[in-house]
Amino acid sequence: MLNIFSKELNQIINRGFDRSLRLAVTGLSRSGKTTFITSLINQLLSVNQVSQNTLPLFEAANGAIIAVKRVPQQNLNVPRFDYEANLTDLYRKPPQWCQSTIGVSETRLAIRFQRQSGLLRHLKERGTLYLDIFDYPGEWLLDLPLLHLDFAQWSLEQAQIHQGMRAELTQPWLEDVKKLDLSAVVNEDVLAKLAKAYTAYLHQCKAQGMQFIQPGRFVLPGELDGAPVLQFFPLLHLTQTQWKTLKKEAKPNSYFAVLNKRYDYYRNSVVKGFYENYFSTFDRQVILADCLTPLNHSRQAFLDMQTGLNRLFQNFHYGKRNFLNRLFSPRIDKLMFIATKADHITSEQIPNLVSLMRQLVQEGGRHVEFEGIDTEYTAIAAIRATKQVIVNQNGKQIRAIQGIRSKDKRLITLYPGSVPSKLPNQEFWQKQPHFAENAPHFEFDSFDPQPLEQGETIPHLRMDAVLQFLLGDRFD
Ligand SMILES: Nc1nc2c(ncn2[C@@H]2O[C@H](COP(=O)(O)OP(=O)(O)O)[C@@H](O)[C@H]2O)c(=O)[nH]1
Ligand SMILES: [Mg+2]
Repeated sequence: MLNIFSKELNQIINRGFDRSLRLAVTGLSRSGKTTFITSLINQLLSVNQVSQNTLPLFEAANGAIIAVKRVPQQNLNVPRFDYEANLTDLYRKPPQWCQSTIGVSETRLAIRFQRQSGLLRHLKERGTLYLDIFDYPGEWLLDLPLLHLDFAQWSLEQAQIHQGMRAELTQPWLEDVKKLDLSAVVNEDVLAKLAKAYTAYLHQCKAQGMQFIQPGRFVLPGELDGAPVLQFFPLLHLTQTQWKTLKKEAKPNSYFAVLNKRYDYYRNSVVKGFYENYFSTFDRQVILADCLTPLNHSRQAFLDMQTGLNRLFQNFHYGKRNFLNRLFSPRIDKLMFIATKADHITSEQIPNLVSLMRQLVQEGGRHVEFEGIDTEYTAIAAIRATKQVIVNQNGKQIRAIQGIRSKDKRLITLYPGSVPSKLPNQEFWQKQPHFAENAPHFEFDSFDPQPLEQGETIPHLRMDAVLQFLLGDRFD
């Protein structure tokens, strides 16, 4: 009895600190962050409004939650997450996906609830959980690894991935860089031109489906567009000896010194500021990954996504929460890996997608950083754009998906093929077997959102499982 009582007491104390929960929605560009946040807000706001429970796996939606509303956020300097605009886009005829994110925004939800279990349920204890979420361009996220690298280390890392398509695309730029005398006095115009060419190369990489694009602000500069802080580039061609000599001998106004200085400035002001303002404290995290689109591109694009994802973990703090560290150094105690856009595939392929996602993050070996905390892997559609249907083909019943295909706005029914359950090998990329005969690669089509009636809750796949994992214990 004493034991049970002290556990309850402990819970009561902890609840004092558990009034708010900061959720990190992490993912590379186009992984589905904005869509996820929009759907999450919509599902929570609708908990008590819809006659039919659309969140069966989220236990608190069955009575514990009394009301949910958006309330003013804590940080007044940051724009509000434009949930209304995203919803308006979805209610349009025809409906549209949310606009691409070009800056940071934030939102806070207040969730009023009544405890359903524990000693205190008899007292009908009520509470409010504040959920804080912020949205940002995925491009900027990939700058966080720079915090651990100096200019030479970063250049070296870039040189290591400088192969295949990247090497081809950078060739003319690199020829020009090689011609520069790095110890000569800098000419700002030359530097600006080279930086511009480097930025153009990064855009080309993006267009080819590459994901590990650094520095992130070069492709999405926001208010820094044209500023000298974005006018630098890595030195890919230098040998160890050349680095040493230049470090020792280059004058403060040389190309070499100015490139170094700009990199340091970028890292210390732009990246550090972004990190400290938004990323240093989180309680729980979802890592979203679109594992399907890179399959449409190339092996290099796929590996690039893996590199990008794996480089991110080191910027978050993981660990079990206890009384002391929740006061002084918050850390992430629950982490969910989510393969997004699962409505692009038939339901029997979902286990494969989850398994692919798991391999993708575990192979890099970085998962030791979050070992020991509560981790789960799942696949979802934050906004379900397709319906699962059964079609009869030559007397055989096969599963298919149906929806409005984005590229031609036609209602189509198709079998999108099978998802590899393991990291695809060389053979996979060469054979490209599963699709239309002449397709150069795997082909997952994209779909437009389904039409919605004004006020209708957004259709989803497994958002309730996500809510249960992230928030479930806070209502017990
Ligand atoms: N079918 C489908 N497409 C999605 C879903 N989530 C995102 N998308 C697609 O992915 C694109 C990028 O999503 P977005 O949320 O803007 O990604 P972000 O860059 O991570 O914020 C959207 O415009 C949609 O085309 C989903 O649940 N289902
Ligand atoms: Mg976004």
